[in-house]
Amino acid sequence: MRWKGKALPFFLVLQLYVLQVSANQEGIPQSLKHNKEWPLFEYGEIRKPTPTKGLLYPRESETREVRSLDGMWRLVRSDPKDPLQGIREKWYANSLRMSGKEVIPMPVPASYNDIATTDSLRDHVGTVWYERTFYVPRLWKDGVRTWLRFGSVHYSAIVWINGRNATSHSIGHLPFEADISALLNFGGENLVTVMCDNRLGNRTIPQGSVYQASTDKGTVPVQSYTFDFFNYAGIHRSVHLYTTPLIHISDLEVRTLYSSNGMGRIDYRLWVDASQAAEYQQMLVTNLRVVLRDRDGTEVGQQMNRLVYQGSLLVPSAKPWWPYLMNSDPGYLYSMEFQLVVACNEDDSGCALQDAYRLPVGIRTLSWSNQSLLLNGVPLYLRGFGRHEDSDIRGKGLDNALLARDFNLLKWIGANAYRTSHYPYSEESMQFADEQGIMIIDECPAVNIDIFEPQLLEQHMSSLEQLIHRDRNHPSVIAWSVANEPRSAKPGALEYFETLVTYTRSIAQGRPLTAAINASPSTCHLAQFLDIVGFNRYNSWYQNAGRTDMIVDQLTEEAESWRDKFEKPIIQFEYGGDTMEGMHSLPAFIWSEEYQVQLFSKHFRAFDELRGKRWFIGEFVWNFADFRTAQTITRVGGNKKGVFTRNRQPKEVAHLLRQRYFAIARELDHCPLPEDLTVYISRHSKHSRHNEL
Ligand code: BDP
Repeated sequence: MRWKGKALPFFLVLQLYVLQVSANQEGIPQSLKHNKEWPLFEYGEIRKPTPTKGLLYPRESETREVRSLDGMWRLVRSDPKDPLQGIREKWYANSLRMSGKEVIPMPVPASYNDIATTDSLRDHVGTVWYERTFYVPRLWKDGVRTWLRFGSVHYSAIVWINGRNATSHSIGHLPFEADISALLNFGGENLVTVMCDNRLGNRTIPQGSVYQASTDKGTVPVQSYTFDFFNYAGIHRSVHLYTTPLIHISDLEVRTLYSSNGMGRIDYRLWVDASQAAEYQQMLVTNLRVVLRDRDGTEVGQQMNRLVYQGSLLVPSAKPWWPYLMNSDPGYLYSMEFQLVVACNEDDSGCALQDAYRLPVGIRTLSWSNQSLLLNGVPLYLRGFGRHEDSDIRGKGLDNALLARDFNLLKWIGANAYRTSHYPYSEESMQFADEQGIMIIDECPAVNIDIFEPQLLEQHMSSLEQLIHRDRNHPSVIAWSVANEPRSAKPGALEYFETLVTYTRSIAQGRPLTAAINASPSTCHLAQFLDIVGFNRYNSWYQNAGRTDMIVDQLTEEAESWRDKFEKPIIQFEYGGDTMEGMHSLPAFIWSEEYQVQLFSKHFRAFDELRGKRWFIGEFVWNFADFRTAQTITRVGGNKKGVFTRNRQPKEVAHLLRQRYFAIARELDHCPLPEDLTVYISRHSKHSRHNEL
């Protein structure tokens, strides 16, 4: 979205006012605010999100340049009591050095919270400002468009280029971009300024509330939220500057099918943006050439379309996309080249390549029934994790070293899936999952939502629309999760979720819908609308702590009641217990490594009983690694339910889980076992704890 001319200050102030109002919960009419019962709304008139356009991941090609703006930026923190000061004083018009505030160096991408040494920045509530300078070559002035793209800024952002508004966005963890050609100094220096606001309110996704707390130094705003991870903020993912030709490919969609006779099929659709090209250029006949190459770069398919931007490509003897451990060659990706070719003469002679974009494509069929989820016709049994994008110092900032380490650990432990709890993860991680064959349950940022009402629903729908638009072309995505632990037993949840799920299904791009639910089968208003029912349950932790003899029956009974009531495939999306690394206790005692081992082992027994029933299709541990939360008396430096420490080293339970995940892979798909899965004990003893091995 571009702001124009004089309207800017008014719209900006309006937007900020709305943000502040929702953060302060003042958007709730006084008459309703004090009611015990939240009113039930009708959603018939709900505004559907405007479909996202563009936002293809920036990739270099012979017609496109990509530059990274990652690196050291400068940051200024606003006074939490006066978050709009920078707008009033137009801090974006000059360098932030002129603001009179302390300017600190700030790496991008990273959360800003843990970079400095003060709790004022770590616990900051409100706006911070970022800036950096960059050069743009003179050559980019004519014949190309220049775009600025953010992988994500949490929670909301307003962006200026050289003091003029470029774009704005809210809802963290999702990309946004703008054509900034009209704002740039070509052949000279440019300034980009970003105001980032971390406040969460009743109508943000996720929700939170800002209240005024009395302190020894007077009243200060404090952010509260019920979700169980630290509300890290800042420019969390990469910032790119990239160019496109004037007539360019603005968007792409692919869907694939793989049939048992080895035939692959790719249906594609492409959007062309010629809005900035001169009229005579727009009238040129534009052809589309599609070339499919295998992993070695050999051409295996090709098509030429005249003025038609969609079609189907058949790939005989295709190599399908398989998940890790289901096949000896998982994560097989083709490269699909889309070339826009402008014919300079009416007879198509003198063709010139106008734009080229290459998309990695995995060919697979995803299908589901009320009993199973199938990939290429084979029923899936998912074994994996709920995770977080979280690490020390960087917070939620994208870090390729961490990403590579995490995928190595996922493969080491034999997992084949994870859920992007509780928000969309980086685009780079989605690409990695495609390549490594790790299946993704892709979750929107609606965690713990409560107080259901129309404006929240609009945001919630928008978060799903943006997520699906961003991730629809990834073969690794096998389901969309519409929420984690919403208060779905509340009466207001029924119509809210019916509307949300009906809308999401209309844009679901061939994936089933699920959610991670913590209500019970008898009270939940959401499960009935889903294709796969997922539940979170902390047997022997939040219930019956210390009693690992109370897991097997309760868990199997609960799974059966979800199944009996909804007749859908069932997954357990979360189970686990906090475990301090290095704490040992014999016999097992809660928080010890032994207790985590015992708790998991009992869950395995229940899962194996359930697996026999076929409709139970997955087990997900909470959590892959320890992670930071808000400060509470139930968390020691954060949530410790990780199988790995925050520093990505295994706790004792990791070895047990590894044996189970590989045992299942061997049983179901006959995968070879890693040599170091078991260690020598004695000539006469079994080398492993697991019978299957
Ligand atoms: C679940 C939540 C998850 C928490 C977990 C826990 O979905 O975000 O971190 O509980 O308490 O209810 O560890």
